[in-house]
Parts: sequence; C-alpha cells; structure tokens
Amino acid sequence: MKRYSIFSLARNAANYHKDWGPVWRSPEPKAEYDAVIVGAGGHGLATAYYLAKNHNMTNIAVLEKGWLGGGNTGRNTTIIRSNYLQDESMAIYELARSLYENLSQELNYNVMFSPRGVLMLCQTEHELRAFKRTSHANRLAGTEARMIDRAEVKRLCPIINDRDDCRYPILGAYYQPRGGTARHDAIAWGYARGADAMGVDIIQNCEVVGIDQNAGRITGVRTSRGEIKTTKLAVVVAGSTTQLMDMAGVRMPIESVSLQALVSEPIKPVIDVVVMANTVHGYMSQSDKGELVIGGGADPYNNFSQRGSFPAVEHTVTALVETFPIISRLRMLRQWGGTVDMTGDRSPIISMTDIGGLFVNCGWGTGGFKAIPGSGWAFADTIANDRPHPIAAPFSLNRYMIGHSIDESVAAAVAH
Ligand code: FAD
Ligand code: PYC
Repeated sequence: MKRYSIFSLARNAANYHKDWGPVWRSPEPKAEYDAVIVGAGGHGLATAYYLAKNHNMTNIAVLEKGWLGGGNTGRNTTIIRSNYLQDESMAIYELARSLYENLSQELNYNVMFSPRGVLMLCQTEHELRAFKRTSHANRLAGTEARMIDRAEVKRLCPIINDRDDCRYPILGAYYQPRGGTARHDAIAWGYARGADAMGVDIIQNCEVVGIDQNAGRITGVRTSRGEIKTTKLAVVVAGSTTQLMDMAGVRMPIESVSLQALVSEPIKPVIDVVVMANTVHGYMSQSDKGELVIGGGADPYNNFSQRGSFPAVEHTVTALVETFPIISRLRMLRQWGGTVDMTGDRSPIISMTDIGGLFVNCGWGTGGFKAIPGSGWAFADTIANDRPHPIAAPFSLNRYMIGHSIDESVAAAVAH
C-alpha cells in the first residue's frame, strides 16, 4: 500500500495534488471469482476487507452499480453508538464501536473517529423509564453508558433549552461517552483502499442484473459488464435488497423508505456532542466544517427516492427548534435522502440462505453506519466458513420463521 510522508503531503498540497495517483485500481471484471460481493457501501467493502485480511480470500470482487460509498454510506449522519437494548444487538454494535476506536490505525487511513459522546434525551416520563431500562441492560453487558440529569445535559450541551415551561422539557438523558461520529466516506474509502491493496477487485459502474443458480447452488451473476462466475455470492445492497434477492427467487422481509437529512450553513463550534431527541423526532451534531448536521424520521411511505423534500426539512426543523432555539436563526444549506432497508423488528439480517452459496446482509435501516466494522467482520467469517459467525447467528433470516425477533424499535431511535 502506498504511504505518504509529511514531505510528500506538503508537496502534493502545493501542486494541487496533480501527481496523486488513484488509491485503488479500476480493474476489468474477471470471468470468475471465489466470491462476489454486490454493493460497495460500507458493509460490502468491510466484508471484502475482512475476507481478505482475516480469511486470506483475495480472489474476490465487489460489484457496485454506481460509485463506491454513493449509497447510504455516503449519505448518513455518522452517529456511532452501541446502546441497544437486546443482548444480541449489544454484542454486534459494541464489537463495531470498539473496532472504530482503532480503525484509522488498522486502515492507515484517517477515518476521523470522534468519540465526542452521544446524548439520547429523555423528554417524557415514558422515555426516561425506557432509557433507564436500556441503561441497566447495557451495564449488565459491560457497555459504558449512564443516565444523567438535566444539569449535566446542560453542561455537556449549553445550547440546549433547559427550561421547564416548554412542551417537552429535558428530564435527563442517556449518555454514552465513547459514542460519537466518524467521516462517512472515509470509512468507504479506507476499507476500499485496504481491500484493493490485498488484491480485491472493486468494480464500479457494474450493475448486477441477474443471479444464476443450478440445483439450488449459486453459479454466478449477470452484470451490465458481462457474466461473472462464482460459487459464493454476498448481497449487501441496503435499500435495493428486495430487487436483488428477487433475482434469486428469495422474498425478503424488507421495506424500503427514504430517510432524509440536512445541514445548516457553517457556524462556529456550538455543540461538541451528538444529541438525539427521539420524542420530537430529531437529532443534531456539528460537522468539522461547522455545519449543524440535522435529521429526523424516515418518510412515512415506501419509496426509493434519494432526494430531500421541503416538507421534511420544515417538519424536522420545526420539531427541533424548541429544544435547540439557536436553529431558528440559521439558514439550511442542503438536504438529501437515502433509501434505507427496514425490517419489522428494526434489527439487521446477516444470513446464509436456502440457496447454497447465497449470503445476505441487510436490514440496517436507519442505523447501519455504526455497525460497519462489526458487520463486515462477522459476515466475512460467515461467508468464509459457510456457517454463521456466533455474533451473526441471531440475525439470520429464519428468525422471522420461528418468531425470534430482536426488537430494537426504541434503540433504533429516529422515527420509522
Ligand atoms: P449502502 O451504503 O447503501 O450500499 C449499498 C450499495 O449497493 C450502494 O452503493 C448501491 O449503489 C449498491 N447497489 C444496489 N443495487 C445494486 C446492483 N443491482 N448492483 C450493484 N450494486 C448495487 N446509520 C448510523 O449508524 N448512524 C447514523 O447517524 C445514520 N444516519 C443516517 C442518515 C441518513 C439520511 C440515511 C439515509 C441513513 C443513515 N444511517 C445511519 C443508516 C446507514 O447509512 C446505513 O444503514 C448504512 O450506510 C448501510 O450501508 P450499506 O453498505 O448496507 O448500504
Ligand atoms: O442510528 O443513531 C442512529 C441514527 C441517528 C440518525 C439516524 N440513525
């Protein structure tokens, strides 16, 4: 892998990066691979990276219909936390969060992990009780997080409205000090560069249009750039999961909806924690550029739109303004949407299928960015060994057949 010294960085900055080469190759697809991953979002790329790194599988391809990181991975608001309710969830989200801690060193790429702390506000008695319950569960599992009172919320986030005479007064918060954010596209780029350096072919502008099988086993895929043979196929396409799995004849318990977000004009630093206000359906943090990064609930109807809509901005900002009066003075700069893949229990699917060699990783819905390193780790192990990794096992597809749901409708936070 090419490394840059401080001198070459300075030289490149001075000549506008004119001599900076691409950090991953653009190979032509080969006729055959040991494994093919569909989707170059964070989960697909992390899976490729750990397949190569942990399992020595390097004759693999990641096929992406657009550009890598151009799906939800490049559209999300980057909140990282592991304060989920169920044991199965805590295991995978905490594995991911702990891998984030050293990811820049692991990838030799600055992913800007910023453990600035995440506050989940309690603005009703019911929310207070629900988060107390989560806090007990998390502490039992060894996750570092605690309930804090209104005064501490105000100390951590001085711009918050801590008055009593409002519709949703702050009653406290559930605080995970080592939750935070990371740079979203750096996660995609870092994993892509690392996987490419180990020999993985990342092929952009290559849409999968058909899945081939024979006698119940995967034999290959048809793509916009020709046919590719493989006996192991991993579908990791978030909001497009139903269409892809349909090509293999597998019906998925997934609904696709748009989740939108927006940023304000850049301002001086005003908030150095992430705040989620789930009762009013909004959340906010500040980017390194100074923009307030703001989001709300998912669109209330199924759709595949990746655009923002004016009513969503209006709704989200109106909901948040009582808690953060400062935003009434700000201009909103841009907005966008991503197609998220929702399951009924708001937990992901990391699974083998009834078709030999067909694996699927999806259902992360509004909250999969935080899980990328842990999901890639466990999914790669599942693919390499043809059996579910212990952390992935509870998230298999058959939980919907036996009724073992992993209900995370509260922890998933933003409304959906
Ligand atoms: P994606 O990044 O969407 O990648 C899937 C890829 O598959 C895409 O690049 C797509 O082009 C490709 N693809 C689709 N069909 C085909 C095909 N036929 N052939 C080839 N390629 C194909 N999560 C958090 O943890 N914290 C947050 O704060 C957060 N905020 C969010 C805010 C918004 C506005 C949105 C939209 C999402 C948010 N999420 C958040 C959720 C998070 O972004 C996703 O769960 C996560 O990025 C999913 O990653 P992925 O790799 O599975 O999917
Ligand atoms: O999963 O924490 C989360 C989240 C926040 C906003 C969107 N998803």
